[in-house]
Amino acid sequence: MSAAYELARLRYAALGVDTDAALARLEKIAVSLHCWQGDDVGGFENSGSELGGGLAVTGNYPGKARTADQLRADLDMALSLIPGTHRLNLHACYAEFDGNKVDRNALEPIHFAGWIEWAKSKGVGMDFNPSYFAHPKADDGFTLAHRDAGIRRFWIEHGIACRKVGAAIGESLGSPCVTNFWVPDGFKDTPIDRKAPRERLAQSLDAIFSEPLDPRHNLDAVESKLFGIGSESYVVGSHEFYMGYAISRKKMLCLDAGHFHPTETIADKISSILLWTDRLLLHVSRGVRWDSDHVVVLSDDLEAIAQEAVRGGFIDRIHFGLDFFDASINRIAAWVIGTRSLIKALLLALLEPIDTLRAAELQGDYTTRLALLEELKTLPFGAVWEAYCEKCGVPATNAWLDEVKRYECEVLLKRR
Ligand code: RNT
Ligand code: ZN
Repeated sequence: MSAAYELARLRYAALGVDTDAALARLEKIAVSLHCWQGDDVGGFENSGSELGGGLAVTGNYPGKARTADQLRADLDMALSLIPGTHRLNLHACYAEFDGNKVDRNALEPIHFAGWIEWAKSKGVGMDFNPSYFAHPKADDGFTLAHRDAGIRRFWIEHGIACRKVGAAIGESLGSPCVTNFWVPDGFKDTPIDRKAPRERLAQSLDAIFSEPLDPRHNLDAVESKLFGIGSESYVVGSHEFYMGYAISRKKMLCLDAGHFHPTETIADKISSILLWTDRLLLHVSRGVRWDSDHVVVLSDDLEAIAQEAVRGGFIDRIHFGLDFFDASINRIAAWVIGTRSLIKALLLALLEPIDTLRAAELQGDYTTRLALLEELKTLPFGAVWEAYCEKCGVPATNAWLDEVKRYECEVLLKRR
């Protein structure tokens, strides 16, 4: 270990914090990397529909992945620059058909065999998402809450198919797959009837979840949203809708950091929700004005999320997923920056003298609480982070960027 780490270790030890123990805990936290940063949420179906669903990716940085093999190669590159062992979060529209294309309601585990194989070879777990967008039957912005029963039926079948894919993934990788449901359904302008679409969504979800699946293989999650592009006035699956749904149906709730009022943050919600549900899925993201999916950076918001996860003792009950997409910068760098930032935030949280802070608060000594929190900000965190990267065999500093630039020249710029 470096001299810088030795010094940092002593500084933290003086506050009662064991840096070695923090690193050992950090190594066990898996972050689920979203496949869709690698190709602008494109997928490989060529359904003929625009992305839609309020999802918009801006920028045209060269070199995006155009095939599953390219996307996997890019993920390999990103994972080699991120400390720890992580997971892959795959969307259904990344199915591989090998010439025998089926529609979304007929997807089967075999269509994801390439991904499962890849995950197995890397020793990583996988999570899964049905895709309720970029499809002719989603072109008017409604899916599971659609007024047309036939369209609802199609999307219910998609959900049922995806849970089976999730269970197959979880079973073959020996790690439960979180299958997360997000639907775009909503109105651009003020609706007359806010109730009926919610009743229809609840019914559709109940139909999808009617078959119990082994939680060792598949865990269902549901994701809320306040508004999207084209659904500014009303989103059927609001926070209140899904919180009620998740609690009453014993599902996992998914909180996406970008899916609330622009000044509202999700950190404070974690301890409330985990009083009533077993588990929580986070879509770690960064909202900027109307966009909910900027690349994650080490912001106060992100630190607060990590602090709540650690302070509450929730690490084993929270599934950390990432959800952002930026096509204006190198896409692999975006993955690396966002994931490394989340891991940094978790490490910062693991390095807090939590017992001391809690004791101060319990004694009503808010002076010590505030003073200590401020002092922590100038401790030699960087040395501990670098030690962690070294321990995991990944570049500790911006050296990772050199690797990405080299890959850009040698691989990305030669595509197409
Ligand atoms: C959309 C949701 C959802 C998607 C992905 C692609 O607002 O956040 O999670 O970003 O499923
Ligand atoms: Zn999300």
